[in-house]
Amino acid sequence: MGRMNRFMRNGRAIILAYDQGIEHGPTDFDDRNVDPKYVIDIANKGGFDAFACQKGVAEKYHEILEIPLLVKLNAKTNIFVGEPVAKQLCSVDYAIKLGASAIGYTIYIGSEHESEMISEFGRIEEQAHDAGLAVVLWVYPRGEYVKNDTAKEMVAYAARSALEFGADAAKVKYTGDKESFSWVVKSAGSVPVFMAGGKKTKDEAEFLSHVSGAMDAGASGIAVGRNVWQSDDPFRTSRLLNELIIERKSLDKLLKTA
Ligand code: FBP
Repeated sequence: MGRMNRFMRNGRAIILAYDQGIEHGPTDFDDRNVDPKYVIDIANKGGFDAFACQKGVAEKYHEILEIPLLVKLNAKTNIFVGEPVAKQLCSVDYAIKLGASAIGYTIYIGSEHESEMISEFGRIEEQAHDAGLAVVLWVYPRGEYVKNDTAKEMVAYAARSALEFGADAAKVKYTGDKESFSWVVKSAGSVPVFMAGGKKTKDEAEFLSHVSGAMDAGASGIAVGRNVWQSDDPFRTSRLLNELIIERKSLDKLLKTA
């Protein structure tokens, strides 16, 4: 766990992600959450352990952020439809100037361009570790040769890659059930595994059951965005996530009393 310790409560953490504006475009937003101040307020008051965003949002808004900052160092849009590649746009030094205590990087394993991201990440990871920053790897199997990016073996491959690439934490997609996700967590060795959220689910219970499954499988927390800041009541969602992840209340109990 090491460098991730500073973000952890009871050995677990909840990271609020807000880099979808570049990864998906403003299509993910509505009149409220299109404003970074709205989402940063949720991060500040909702019981989150870190706020993950791109360099530009960090530059313009870091002064109002009251929790640890995680700056993503690479990015891509989803307009281009070829083999995915996301290259560095922010340096480790600049992330430190912005006040980051952790950096994030995405590698699309399986992409025709994976080697470019792997070698870039290798350099970044060493610089970040020399500077004492934690390194969180968004590690997503993707590209023409990846048939099912949430299949057990694919996500486990991603988690294992995070360990072998030198990340301090792996952010991966949920496989859909606790049993398969246990293998994902085991595959990551001592690297804590964080579940990515995905599209907002139809109802809250469905999202919470994914979180609960991942936690029961040994995940160290979640790094999610849309299911929180697209919620009608983000503070209620945040409270439930804290109860589930940090306090480890059972899902049944939570749904009965929520
Ligand atoms: P969500 O919880 O909103 O899915 O955010 C998690 C995340 O990893 C973001 O950090 C990132 O912008 C996005 O998902 C990437 O999504 P995609 O799988 O479409 O590339």
